[in-house]
Amino acid sequence: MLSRAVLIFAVVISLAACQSKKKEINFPKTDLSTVALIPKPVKTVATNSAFGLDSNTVILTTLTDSEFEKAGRFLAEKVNAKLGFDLKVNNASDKDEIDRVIYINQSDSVDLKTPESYQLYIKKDSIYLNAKTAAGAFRGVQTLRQLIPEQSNDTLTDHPLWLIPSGKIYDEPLFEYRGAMLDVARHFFTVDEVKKFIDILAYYKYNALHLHLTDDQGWRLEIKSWPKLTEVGGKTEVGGGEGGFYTQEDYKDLVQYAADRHIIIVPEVDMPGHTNAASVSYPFLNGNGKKVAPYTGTQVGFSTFDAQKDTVYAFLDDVIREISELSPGPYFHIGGDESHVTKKKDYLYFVEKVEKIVRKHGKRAMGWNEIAQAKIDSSTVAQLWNEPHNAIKAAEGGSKILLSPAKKAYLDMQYDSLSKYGLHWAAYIPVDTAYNWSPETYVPEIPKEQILGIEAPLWSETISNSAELEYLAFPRAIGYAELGWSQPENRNWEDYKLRLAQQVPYLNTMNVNFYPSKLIDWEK
Ligand code: TNX
Repeated sequence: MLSRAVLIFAVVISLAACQSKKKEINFPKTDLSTVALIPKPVKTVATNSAFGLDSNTVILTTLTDSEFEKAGRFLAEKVNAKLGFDLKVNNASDKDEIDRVIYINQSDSVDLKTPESYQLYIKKDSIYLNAKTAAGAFRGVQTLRQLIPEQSNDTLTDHPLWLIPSGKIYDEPLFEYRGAMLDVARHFFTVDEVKKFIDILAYYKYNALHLHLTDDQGWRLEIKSWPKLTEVGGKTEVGGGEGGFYTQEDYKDLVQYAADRHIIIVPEVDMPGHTNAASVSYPFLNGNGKKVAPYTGTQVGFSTFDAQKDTVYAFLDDVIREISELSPGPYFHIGGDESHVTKKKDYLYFVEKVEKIVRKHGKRAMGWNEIAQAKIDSSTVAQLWNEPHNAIKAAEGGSKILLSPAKKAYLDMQYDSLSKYGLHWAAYIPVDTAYNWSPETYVPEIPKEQILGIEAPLWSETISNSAELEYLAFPRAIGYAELGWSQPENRNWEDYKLRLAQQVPYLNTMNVNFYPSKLIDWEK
């Protein structure tokens, strides 16, 4: 290991010498400031030359943190897939003549203010990507991917060369949490379908995927100590389909896949309402006084756990413990929305008890804004989805707020009255409406410092596969990526819609069934 480190160090310091020997290429002018980056970086300075990416390019990384090397391998994998190369990472032995290098470097520069900050220095012969943490390096890698043009230029050399415009990019996120939510309870989505969604989210610098794992229509995660939750509760879904569930192994695989992209999974067990599937599996949980039966419709608010039974809390202790053990991320989402048949005093008692169980298992609780009616801890996050009064109360108590206003950020709202999928109880949300709002000032009573970030929920009453998911999520989720990452002064609909139009090659390569909104002049 040491000898490899020495070797790579030697390669890097001898680069300057190598560069003087190698054939000079006079790159044409390219302009870094006109590349269609989403989210828009904090600052871009163009120097009007280019780095020529070709199959001899060398990728090197800091070796003291294996996660940096992983970020390098992720870049190599994507470049190789896109351009048909076979680039390796930190494999300097067979390269005594390095023409061009991409170096992914751990730096403690004070200019890197957040864990996800990064700097890119792009010159003719080298690209330096600096970041304090591997998460920052990974975000910078996404920018680099977006900088690689679709077309190569082979008039300069005897082989194809992809010209990356030269200059500097300084970048960091506006909010620490940039998430999407997928409801896998109303309809089940397979591990592969969720992974595809994660891939696209990662490209736009998302760092959280909240999985709505349980609802009236289905329970989707295996709990070893309560097996009927999935044996019985996993077999139903909206419309009477076959349902499905993740084994704990499946779930670990998803968590790791997301972690490899510096995305956390936020698991949600929605309660005390939205619990019909759990009560069908174990009827003692039921608190609505009626006989429970499987439910495959789309009404809400008719189910509840019995908040007065100790056995319900013993059950929940097991469920929260098992899920917390599978979840390296800091959050556990307890739901808490639309508990219309839970008595108010029972609801408050329930939320306060369950929040404590979550903390006992080492997690921070998150819940839909209704939970702020209870006395919640200041470490608990309230997720705003409807009227702001509960979220304002939570913020006054010191809690952070996650913004998901249904009128602006619900991915399951239809674009317009002709939309094939989706609902419209909150609003129609065309692509411009989705983009044209400011999370930092959306609720004037909530100061920016108390906003954890934004999250775009995709409820699945009307969708059941990737194509339908993508129709609702894209392109709007690309806009939410920019709202969560980019500085307000860098966000502008007219400029954004031109950059969005240029995402077509990427979306087509990924086989994304995006909604081709007429508001955008899509690249052909
Ligand atoms: C409201 S938003 C719900 C969900 C539905 C969604 C449909 C929230 C916390 N609860 O149960 O799926 O509307 O848009």
